[in-house]
Amino acid sequence: MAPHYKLTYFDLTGLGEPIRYLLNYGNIPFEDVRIPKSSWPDLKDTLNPPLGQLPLLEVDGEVLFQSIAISRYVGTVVGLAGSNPLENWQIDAAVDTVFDLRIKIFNWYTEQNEELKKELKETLVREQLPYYLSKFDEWAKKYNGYLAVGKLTWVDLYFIAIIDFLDEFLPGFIGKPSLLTGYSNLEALKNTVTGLPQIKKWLETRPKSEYLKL
Ligand SMILES: N[C@@H](CCC(=O)N[C@@H](CS)C(=O)NCC(=O)O)C(=O)O
Repeated sequence: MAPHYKLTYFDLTGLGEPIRYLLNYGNIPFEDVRIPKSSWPDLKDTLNPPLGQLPLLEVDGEVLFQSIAISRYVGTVVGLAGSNPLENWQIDAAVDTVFDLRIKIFNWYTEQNEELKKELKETLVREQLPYYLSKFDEWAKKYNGYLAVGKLTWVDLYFIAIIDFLDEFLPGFIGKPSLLTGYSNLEALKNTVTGLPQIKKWLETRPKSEYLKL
């Protein structure tokens, strides 16, 4: 019998969305539990997540945590892992690079000092975002339209889901419609991923987030 999957996250795309993309890609039914912001302090005590954070994916009651490790697990289940250790390294290296970029944005977002925050944003927009996005764009060109190994893997869905979140969370952050605007290989990758029938259907039918900011 197929395992029972239950994803618990907040009512937003965020770190839960790559997992939702991957489950949908594999046509895997799952409970999409969305915790309202107001219930979180109480639930944090009762749910008692291993690291005190979400997302969690329960697989037949076993609690999986850490969104990248969960995405790798689901990516493997749905047939989007590499074919050998070297391919898996390449996928992981690209995912780790998405993480590096996300942390730079997070550092800016959480900075309390206004002066410093302004400087962090300037560095992000002028240097860090172009640096990372150009690398991803080069990889998409080199790897036949994908971020690694020349075929669709879980990093492609992971990346587009995170960009989907960032574009929704920080509209017009770089003065363009999307962080990907102008990166032709990444725009093509987005079309590839969002054009997959399962992802297209998910994007058309997924719930609208109740809130975006934690
Ligand atoms: N490294 C963790 C980070 C998880 C994380 O930062 N979760 C945030 C939401 S995106 C959270 O649970 N915040 C509420 C809290 O820390 O109480 C992962 O990737 O799963």
